[in-house]
Amino acid sequence: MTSLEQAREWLAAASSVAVLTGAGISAESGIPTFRGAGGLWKEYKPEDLATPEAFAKDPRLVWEWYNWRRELIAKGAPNAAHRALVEIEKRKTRFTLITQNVDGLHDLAGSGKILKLHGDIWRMRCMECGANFPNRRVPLPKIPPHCACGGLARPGVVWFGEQLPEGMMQEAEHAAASAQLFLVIGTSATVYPAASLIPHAKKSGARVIEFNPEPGPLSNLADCVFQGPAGEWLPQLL
Ligand code: BV8
Ligand code: ZN
Repeated sequence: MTSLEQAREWLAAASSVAVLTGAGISAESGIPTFRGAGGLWKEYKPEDLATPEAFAKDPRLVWEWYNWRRELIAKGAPNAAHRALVEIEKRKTRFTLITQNVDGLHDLAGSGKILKLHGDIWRMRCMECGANFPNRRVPLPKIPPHCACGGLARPGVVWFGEQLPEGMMQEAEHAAASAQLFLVIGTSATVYPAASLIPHAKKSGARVIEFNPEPGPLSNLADCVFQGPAGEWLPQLL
């Protein structure tokens, strides 16, 4: 039996499926990953820009980066990997999609239940009044953007050193622990606490399948690894 046949069997037999996606699932949509070649922006590292300190120091610079990413994402579209997850969700009564991505491509593809661990690039939060509101203006007419109250707005995402949204990890851990099958797609498994969901699922008895061209620090936990682009491999699971 080939790995593909084995993976198809595990998928068919699983009554509950959970999925963890990272920037790699959006690579075939033309959106650069954080740590891959082509990096995310000029000479800056994400860890230098995606922090409250960087924003406090230079909100304009941080917004230039997010504005550039919003423009790229607006030009991109969900790819075959995003769509394959929508199809799997239709077939499974218990399905939870957990994503580290903020690009909104899973929503656009039609996924239902999405746990956005790191927030949403299409939302903003006011530093003054705390308002949390959608904003899809591309490009942003004014950088940095402001709230209707006049306060400075920040991207509606979770930065390094910031807590994930209340209750988010508990829900994600519950989904990972109760999954018979846990798919790990396009993540370098280097950012925590998101990456801890992989050993959590494994410890709870899930079969783990990874889709990634590169091996990563937690690939040893996978029962099966498809080393290649998610857009090519995931649809073959159906
Ligand atoms: C927290 C949103 C606790 C913003 C992101 C020191 C000080 C402070 C904190 C820490 C510290 N040391 C460690 C930490 C914890 C820190 C962390 O993990 N740091 C890392 C760098 C070591 N984590 C945090 O800070 C988290 N919060 O811990 O709070 C706390 C406790 C008390 C009090 C206060 C706080 C918050 C982390 C969230 C950070 N925000 N994003 C934005 O997007 O702008 S993280 C960022 O990295 C993105 O979300 C991204 O998704 C994520 C992970 O990266 P990946 O998705 O995996 O993407 P990457 O580029 O790395 O990899 C792409 C993969 O795809 C590769 O493997 C590649 O091979 C593969 N690929 C490429 N092409 C394809 C493909 N796969 C399939 N198909 C293809 N075609
Ligand atoms: Zn405000």
